[in-house]
Amino acid sequence: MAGIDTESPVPKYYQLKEIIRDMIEKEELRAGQAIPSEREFCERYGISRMTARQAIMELVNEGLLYREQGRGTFVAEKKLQQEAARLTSFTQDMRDRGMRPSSRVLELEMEPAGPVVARMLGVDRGIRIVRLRRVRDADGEPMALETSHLLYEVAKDVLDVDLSKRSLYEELGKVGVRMSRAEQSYEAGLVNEAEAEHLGVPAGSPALLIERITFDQNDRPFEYVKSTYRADRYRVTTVLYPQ
Ligand code: 16G
Repeated sequence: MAGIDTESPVPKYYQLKEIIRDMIEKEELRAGQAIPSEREFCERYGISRMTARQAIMELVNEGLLYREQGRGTFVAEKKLQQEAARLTSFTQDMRDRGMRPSSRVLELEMEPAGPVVARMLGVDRGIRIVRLRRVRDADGEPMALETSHLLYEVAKDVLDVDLSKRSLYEELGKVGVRMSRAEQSYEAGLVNEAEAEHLGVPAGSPALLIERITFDQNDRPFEYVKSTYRADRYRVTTVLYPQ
């Protein structure tokens, strides 16, 4: 068992953080499991209560652990990683991880493009748009709320499909729409009141706000999506190459 090196210049609380992190990594501590108490850590590693408290507090702030009033501190679910450079659908992402994707369709409306959607899709205001709002679940747990604005012209052939069970991208593929690229941005934000209920987290929880414009094989933008991902369950990774 790794111990705490009192001779090391690395602060003790930091060493304890690494030890706990390692236990989670090796699944000696699993998601949902209670971690040892502060007192146990103190006894096991010969450290002060303050040191143990600081380590645990930081891991709570980083989202690796969570506290439940009166019950203790537990290991959080591992975040799902999304590789930023891959143009995939939610369905494909979840399947690749061996998880079961499902959706709840909250809204499916036909409407004229407003100023923002028109600008994002490079079309005139008033052009017919399909607005699709879905909660995206992985193994039955809500991960994200997505609102897609699709050119009616492109989406019209898939409107009869049950998009709570089917993949939008797969269905578009069947009618000859191929994605060629997407432009995507990420912003930090908070889950608002209306979203909280659908995502099953309290309002004010951290969120990853993602916007995407997706282009078809003719380089035409056909989809503008705004989504709110649960930041406690999601993280984005990317591989960088030197220029
Ligand atoms: C992803 C896309 C979203 C797309 C959806 C299609 C992000 C941030 N968003 O969630 O733009 O509409 O997949 O999903 O990746 P589906 O094919 O599973 O219905």
